[in-house]
Amino acid sequence: MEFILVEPNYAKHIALVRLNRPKELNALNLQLMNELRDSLKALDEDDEVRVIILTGNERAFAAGADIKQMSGRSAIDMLKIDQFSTWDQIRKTKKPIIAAVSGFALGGGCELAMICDMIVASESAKFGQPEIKIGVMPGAGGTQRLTRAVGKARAMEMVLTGNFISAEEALKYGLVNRVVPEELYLMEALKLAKDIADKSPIAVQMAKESVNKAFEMPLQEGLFFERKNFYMLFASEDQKEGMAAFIEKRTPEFKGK
Ligand code: DAK
Repeated sequence: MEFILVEPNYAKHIALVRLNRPKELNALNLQLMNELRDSLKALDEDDEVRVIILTGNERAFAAGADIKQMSGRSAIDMLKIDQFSTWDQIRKTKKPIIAAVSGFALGGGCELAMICDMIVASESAKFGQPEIKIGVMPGAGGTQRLTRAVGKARAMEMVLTGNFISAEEALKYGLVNRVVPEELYLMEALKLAKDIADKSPIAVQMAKESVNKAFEMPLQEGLFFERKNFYMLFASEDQKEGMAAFIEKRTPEFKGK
């Protein structure tokens, strides 16, 4: 792979995926997105991996889709390329993904971070949907996920002006989980990943799936979905182990079975 670096054993049960097109501020061209889709699929299928951290570098998580690659396309080109199927597959990753964001997370870069399950930001992070400045609008969830995360007033301002928000503002608005100094953002993401990786991977997966349904279903259906997943976990060895460990006052050893 040319634009993605993968460390499947970054830490115990934790993989690191790095967007690696630094000169172009990790602009998301088609090849990079395809490589990202393929690496996430492979990690999703790897039983050793329980949590994935997705990051860029200090200067940029990603400055958006590759404008140079996109600029000459017609609507029919866009339709034929069907980049949405790649984005959809990324979104369907079952394991939790933590975005570790430093520098620019703009346009598709902001949308990619929002597809992840949590965001750990460095103090230098800047989030924005600047598509309006180049004559278009967000196309990979920016008008929907951003609005749900930060509310209508703030999303509308960001989408219509294209102005960026700082990491501190993103924290205040509920877009990110935490903000730390730049030299610590990856460590902080790792800390969060470890806190999840020692839980039952089956329970984690079902819980992730259930929380995501809160954005897709009316409350009653969401509650029903949650209940099914809750029942299902009683079929796992991890449920027996987790509850036995509590009763025996010891640390559980989850096996993902
Ligand atoms: N595309 C291509 N190249 C980019 C780029 C981008 N998005 N962002 C930066 N670069 C390149 C610059 O062209 C420059 O390359 P050279 O000129 O040196 O060859 C290099 O990266 C360094 O950038 P700058 O020289 O501009 O660096 P500055 O520090 O001065 O400025 C900046 C940093 C991030 C403020 C600026 O580069 C900038 O405004 N970049 C564009 C940000 C932007 O407008 N992003 C939104 C793009 S539209 C879809 C899914 C998603 C999308 C569309 C469809 N489907 C599923 C169909 C998403 C669309 C978008 O994201």
